Amino acid sequence: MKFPGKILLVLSCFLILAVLLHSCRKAEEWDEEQSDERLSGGSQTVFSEGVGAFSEAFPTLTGTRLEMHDLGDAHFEATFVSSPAPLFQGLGTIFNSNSCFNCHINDGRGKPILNTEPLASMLFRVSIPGSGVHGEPLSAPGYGGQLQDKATFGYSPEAGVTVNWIESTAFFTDGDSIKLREPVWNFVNHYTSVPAGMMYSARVAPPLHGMGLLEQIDEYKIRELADVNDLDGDGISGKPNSVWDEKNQRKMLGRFGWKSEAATLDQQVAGAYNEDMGVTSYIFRTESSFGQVQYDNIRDEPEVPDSIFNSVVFYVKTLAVPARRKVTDPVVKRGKEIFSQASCNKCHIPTIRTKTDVTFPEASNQLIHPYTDLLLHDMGPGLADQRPAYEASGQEWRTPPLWGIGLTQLVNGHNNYLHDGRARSLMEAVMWHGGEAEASVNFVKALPKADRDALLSFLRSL
Ligand code: HEC
Ligand code: HEC
Ligand SMILES: [Ca+2]
Ligand SMILES: [Ca+2]
Ligand SMILES: [Ca+2]
Repeated sequence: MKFPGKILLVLSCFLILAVLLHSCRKAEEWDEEQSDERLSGGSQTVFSEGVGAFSEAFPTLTGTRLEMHDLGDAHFEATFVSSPAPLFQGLGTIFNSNSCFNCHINDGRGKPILNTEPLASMLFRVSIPGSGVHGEPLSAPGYGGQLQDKATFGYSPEAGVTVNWIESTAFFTDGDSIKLREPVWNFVNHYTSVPAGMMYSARVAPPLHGMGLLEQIDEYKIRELADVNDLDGDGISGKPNSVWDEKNQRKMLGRFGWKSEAATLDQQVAGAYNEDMGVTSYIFRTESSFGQVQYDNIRDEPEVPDSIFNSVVFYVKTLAVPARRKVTDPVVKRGKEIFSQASCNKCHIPTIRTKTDVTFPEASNQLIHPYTDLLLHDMGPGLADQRPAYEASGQEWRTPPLWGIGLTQLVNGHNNYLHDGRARSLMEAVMWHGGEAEASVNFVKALPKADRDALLSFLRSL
């Protein structure tokens, strides 16, 4: 009975194939809709809840790629010194800090000063009114694009900073209240005259986990989320920033920094070396102090070797994302419902898939839960810095990713949020929302206490 046997074989092959195809499709659907919510960084999620939760490498990195990450890690933590020196040279002459790690402690977030102590993990961008050929903020004569509050021996810092905090109270509909604080920055000891109309923008260091995944979100997906003229009438617009990228020599979609002022991690890291530490690289070969009295005239550019620079960029690109916790807790689930009812999810987009990229397989085609659209939103006058940057107005900020935010206290030992770190709790951060998020904040204000707490439980589970 040869013949029917063959038919049977062929038939069963078809059957198996059909079942396989069907389950494949099923898998895809399941993937998109009910994928394991804990996997905030897709395959690059780590189950780490300690002080090192933002410092882990992509779990799938191996061999030479893991070695490259570790090399970058060592240089990220290294303390730079002024030239000439055998290692980690080129600090200053003016700078904000002598190491990436000092601001991004444990790869996490910085906080503002409380009074008159030196700035530790934050900085100020500066500019004068107007914009340059690529739409960039205009460099302030004598100060450039950033205020350096420290200098190496024999040189003058550009200025110092102190702060006063104004306290206020916000009320919920049920009569409960919450104390808020707002910084008033004072700039002191300017080394030279201040140009007319110089604007300052305070920024604390944001956490760095998952950066490589955010860079791999296809540009069209971000542009699809934009609704610049609010055509759907929900009060929320969302605008892409368009910024100059020095390495690519063209305008690109902004993604990084509190106003999406950098398109690529190359640009962001090169800018950090140059402005934050006074260290030149192949992307920014000129000292930030060029043309000022602090310029050292030492021809040692670039101060950071290309291979080291690239390893630090690779390190930042391959920092994993910590998994969510307590996803099945009923209170957390209730909080998640409120997060959508309050339209928080219209800016803090929960789920996006990264693009397919054969050159970066670890971050390719990953279903991630970053809780950001990487777009600019008008957050109202309360949060305004009044310093425009490219397409971003003085009231607009990039939606920060919320993944990992519930681990801030553990990683950094504080609960300071928002671009200048003014919020001392997640609820304070929410209460400062205004502008496009006005309806969201009003929704939260009207919630009963149990639901407000549920929303916070959800945020802490991220
Ligand atoms: C003086 C403190 C300071 C130092 C030093 C510093 N950073 Fe930052 N970093 C910041 C601040 C503040 C921002 C936000 C900048 C902005 O809004 O434009 C930032 C942003 C970033 C971002 C983008 C984060 C995001 O969410 O978009 C990356 C990546 C980054 N830094 C990496 C580095 C690396 C690598 C180094 C060392 C070469 C470094 N930083 C040194 C303060 C610092
Ligand atoms: C219109 C867009 C938008 C909506 C709606 C929105 N947010 Fe935000 N959110 C932002 C932006 C932009 C920031 C950064 C503002 C700043 O730093 O000045 C932010 C900051 C935050 C932060 C602090 C993040 C950090 O890294 O410091 C939290 C927490 C947060 N939002 C939670 C919420 C919650 C909860 C809701 C709903 C009640 C909500 N947001 C609604 C855009 C939005
Ligand atoms: Ca230097
Ligand atoms: Ca400067
Ligand atoms: Ca809209």
